[in-house]
Amino acid sequence: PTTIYLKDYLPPAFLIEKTHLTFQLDPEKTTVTSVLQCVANPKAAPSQSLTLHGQDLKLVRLQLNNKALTAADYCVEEESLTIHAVPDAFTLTCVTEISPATNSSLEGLYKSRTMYCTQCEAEGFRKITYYLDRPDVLSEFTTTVIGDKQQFPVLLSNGNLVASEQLENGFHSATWHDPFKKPAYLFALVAGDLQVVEDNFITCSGRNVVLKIFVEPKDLDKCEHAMASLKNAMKWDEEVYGREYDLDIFMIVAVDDFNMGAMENKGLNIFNTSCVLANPKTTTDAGFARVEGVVAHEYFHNWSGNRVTCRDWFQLSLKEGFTVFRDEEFSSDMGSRTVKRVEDVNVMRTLQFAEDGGPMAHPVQPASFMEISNFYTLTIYEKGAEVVRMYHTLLGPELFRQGSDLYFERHDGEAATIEDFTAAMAEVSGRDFSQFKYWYSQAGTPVVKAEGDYCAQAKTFSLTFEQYCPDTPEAKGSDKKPYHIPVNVSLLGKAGLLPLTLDSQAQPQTEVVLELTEAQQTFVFNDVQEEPVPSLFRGFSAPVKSAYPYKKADLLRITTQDSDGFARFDAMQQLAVVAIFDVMAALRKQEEWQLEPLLLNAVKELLTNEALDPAMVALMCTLPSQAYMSGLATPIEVELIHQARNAVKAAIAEQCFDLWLAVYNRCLSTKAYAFNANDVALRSLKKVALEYLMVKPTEEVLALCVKQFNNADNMTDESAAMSALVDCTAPLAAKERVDALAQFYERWKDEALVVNLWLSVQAADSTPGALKRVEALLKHPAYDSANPNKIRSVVSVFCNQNAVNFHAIDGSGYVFLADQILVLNKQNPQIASRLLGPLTKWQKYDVNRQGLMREQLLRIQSEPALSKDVYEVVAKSL
Ligand code: DPP
Ligand code: ZN
Repeated sequence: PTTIYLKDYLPPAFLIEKTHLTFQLDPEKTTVTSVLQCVANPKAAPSQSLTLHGQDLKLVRLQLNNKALTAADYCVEEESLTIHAVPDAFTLTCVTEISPATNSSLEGLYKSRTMYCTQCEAEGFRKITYYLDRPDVLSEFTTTVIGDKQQFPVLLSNGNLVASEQLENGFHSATWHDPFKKPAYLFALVAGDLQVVEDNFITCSGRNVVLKIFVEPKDLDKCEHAMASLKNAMKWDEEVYGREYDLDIFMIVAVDDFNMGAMENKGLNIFNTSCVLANPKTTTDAGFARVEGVVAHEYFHNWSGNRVTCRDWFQLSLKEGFTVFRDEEFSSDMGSRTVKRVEDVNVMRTLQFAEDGGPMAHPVQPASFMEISNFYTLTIYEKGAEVVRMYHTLLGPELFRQGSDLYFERHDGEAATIEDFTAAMAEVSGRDFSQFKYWYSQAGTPVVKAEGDYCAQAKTFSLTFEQYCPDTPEAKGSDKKPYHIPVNVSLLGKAGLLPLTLDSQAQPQTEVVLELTEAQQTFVFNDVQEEPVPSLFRGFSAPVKSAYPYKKADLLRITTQDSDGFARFDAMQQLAVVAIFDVMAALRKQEEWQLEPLLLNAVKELLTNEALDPAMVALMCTLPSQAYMSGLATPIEVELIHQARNAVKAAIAEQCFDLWLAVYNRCLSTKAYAFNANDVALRSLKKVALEYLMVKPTEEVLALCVKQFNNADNMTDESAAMSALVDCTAPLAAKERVDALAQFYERWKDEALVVNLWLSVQAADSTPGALKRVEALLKHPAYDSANPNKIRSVVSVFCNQNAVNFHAIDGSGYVFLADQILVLNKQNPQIASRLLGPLTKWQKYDVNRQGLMREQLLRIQSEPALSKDVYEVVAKSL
């Protein structure tokens, strides 16, 4: 495979002004006729020949204007079609055949159960027909879909329905026209026997937009939440960004087999069922939140992605980072801002930091890639969103909005770059972002070390920061430039936040944004009346690893006194980390240990203070995950982290048993299920309480848990009880544990998404013998080896969330994963490549495991027919 470089970007030699597609649907032989109105691109070097992308296509016929082309006129290669001589403006007609039924890659046109659907981002359109499959070629699409009327009563594509016809032999056709020019990656087609839930939205200018969600008949009762979320998102985007929807219809289709979460095709979003279907009986609070966030995310792309699209795939974060920032803010406004922030930061620090510290680390704007599908990453999405958030922090909400208005206005209908976005932000604010741009071009997580110095006599407090960024594959740390880092700071006194006076500002306030731009820099606060505890990077104001030499008592002060919820959570987590590290040290030396008393007191305080937000209590009492702990020190001591974490958990459980029981009872509710911040908060605390209580359950607690499992009126509570039972290793619960799994399956075996939950709980079960159980699950009738959601629920959960078993010292987990990847390499390269994640981190483990993990990577590498996707990741990790 070849490497593609950002620096080699050239505009396309031709543009396709209009695209007319006709699909004659058939499982093994769908005929695609394309009529393309092409013109030479005035902004590119002239070219005599036209080269189109194409993959796995059978070319049937080619015609230029009125002339049929013969073999001498063109050349077909593995991934392209070149027509040797073309004029400056011409119409190209091309007929190809494709086989949706055997397309297991789930890219291009494929079948999911009984329906036809498409996934074209990033480069899937070339599996449908020969085309200039690049995002800077924008065309006006008209699409005619022809299919059997009985089997496929619903025929959809982008834009507005302009014609439908009854044809011979039971066939019918529908023609859709999309007035907005778009790149091919935003094309979509759906055909199926689908039911529809319909609603409408009146836009800010008074236009009526018809909203439709298409699902299989069995899922009709799971659309309400997505519809409500969509309407909220449409309203929010008008109010917060001034963005109005542009077509008269907006459609969502739910499909079972989908590689990603969802796709923002113009006017016709296609969703993984897991990101659109929700019903209290079958969906957890986390599921509801995901649906709300993803529906909004895809809707927001209509402006940040579709109306203004990307020039090339190196600009992917231009649309993804910005749109994730938008959906995060939307969810924060709909629910609890602090909870959302803590969850997002957990993803950043646990998963994105690991990516940034591994062999696949890449800048938010990568400089090169082999396979673009490998770059739909936490770095592009989540870190990209953090970078956009930093503009928001530096500019403030008003200027940020002006910048976004300018960006949309200036580039509407265009394919833009990250530099265009930065230029708009710079222009409205008059600020210089030349140093800020290193956030886009340098990979790796910056480390910021801070120290404070209080002078009691002068009443000054000085904060000195030092920043550096470690080596990453594309650059040595010593060659990296310092970042422009916003540091949100408050100073905590004994009784709360202190007023701040910096030399540069007159008005005292309680929080300031320091702008760190040097490798080392000192800021001095004046008139500080007592020795403060600094609260740094409040709200996680920059995606860095920060360190400050806090004493444990300082952390305790932050957990109780700080006004910033994220900072309180973070301090509590640091206390827990220290406590777990202490236990690890003791276990390593086989010494006695005692639970850190400050941590215990903090937990007790949280459990007794009924004035606190239950969601905050739940978050603050949840120990840092195995994965989070694994990111803190190398080599990763898999078993020791697991043991120490469990030991700390057991100690808290035991020493706060009565408190947990009181909390559990306090959280019981008789209200009907509703998805809102308050109710979600109560259920989340109830879940955490149950987890602690079930570490060593009494008869009474076990009965409570079983009661919750049997009587819950919602999946959040029901699955929480099931997980608590499955995670419980006490002999007392042995029977209930087995029964719960069996009963749960019996209750829900016809609900695919609930079955996924059932599979994940078992795949994550960290008790010995997990691999055997996982192998049995792969043979279970509920498993489907072609369905990405099932693969994720079992294989991915086992390899990413069951560390002690996946990293079994005999290497069996690694062999298992490599076997799965080798099968998927042929079937679905995107999923295969994604699964590689845990193996690529081999350098973080002990020498023995390193050898075993590498051995499997080498075995995969020696496979003769490796997909580009898998090849790139394996080659970069070895
Ligand atoms: N563009 C899609 C999304 O992120 C890719 N799955 O929404
Ligand atoms: Zn997106």
